[in-house]
Amino acid sequence: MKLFSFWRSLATYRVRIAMNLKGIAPEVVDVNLMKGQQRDDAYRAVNPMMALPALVDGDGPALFESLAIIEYLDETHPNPPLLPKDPRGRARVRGLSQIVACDSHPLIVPRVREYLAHEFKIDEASVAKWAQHWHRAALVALETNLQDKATGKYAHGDSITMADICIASQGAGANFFKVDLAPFPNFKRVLDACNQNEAFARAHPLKQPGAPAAV
Ligand SMILES: N[C@@H](CCC(=O)N[C@@H](CS)C(=O)NCC(=O)O)C(=O)O
Repeated sequence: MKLFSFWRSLATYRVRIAMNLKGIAPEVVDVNLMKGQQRDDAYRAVNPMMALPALVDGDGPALFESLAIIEYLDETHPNPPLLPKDPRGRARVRGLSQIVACDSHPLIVPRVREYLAHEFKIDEASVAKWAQHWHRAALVALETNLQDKATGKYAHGDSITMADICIASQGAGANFFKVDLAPFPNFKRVLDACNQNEAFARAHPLKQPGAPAAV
């Protein structure tokens, strides 16, 4: 498999965690988001959305959107499973995941921050405030959802699911955008449990080639 990736990409971080958990070691192709390489013709041909990640398995075509890729990996490599067996549990895990990957993260990606800055002349501090606002909105929803009795050591019971993968990416994003996690103790507890897992630790953005020691 070939994974199109960049150290800082939170969506790719999600896929890297899933691949580590399932023992899949892909060839990694670097697409530098800070140089705008996601908009180059070569990558646009892989993913017309010009966003990371993309995954090519065998002859392709490329798969795109982190949650779709994770579910594909879960179906093709069922162990360990990343979704519960029961429909209600699967819906909860998908819902928690989508708060991160569909409601919060898309509002803070480079193309949105760059559009705010270039098109509306919003200064750097205000763009940061925008990103923090949408981060916190998701954290409030996640924290409330994690108070449910379905939460265990991890977001859903005591086994790692796709929701934990998304929580890890939200936690890394909070670090990037300087969002204090103290008001979100359930989120922080699950995040800490995830970060102790080797598959998560190895996938962390700051552990990837080209990453700085800290942000
Ligand atoms: N919903 C997509 C998000 C993809 C996405 O926006 N990825 C970011 C990096 S985390 C990206 O490549 N952004 C490029 C840009 O905004 O120009 C997913 O979960 O895969």
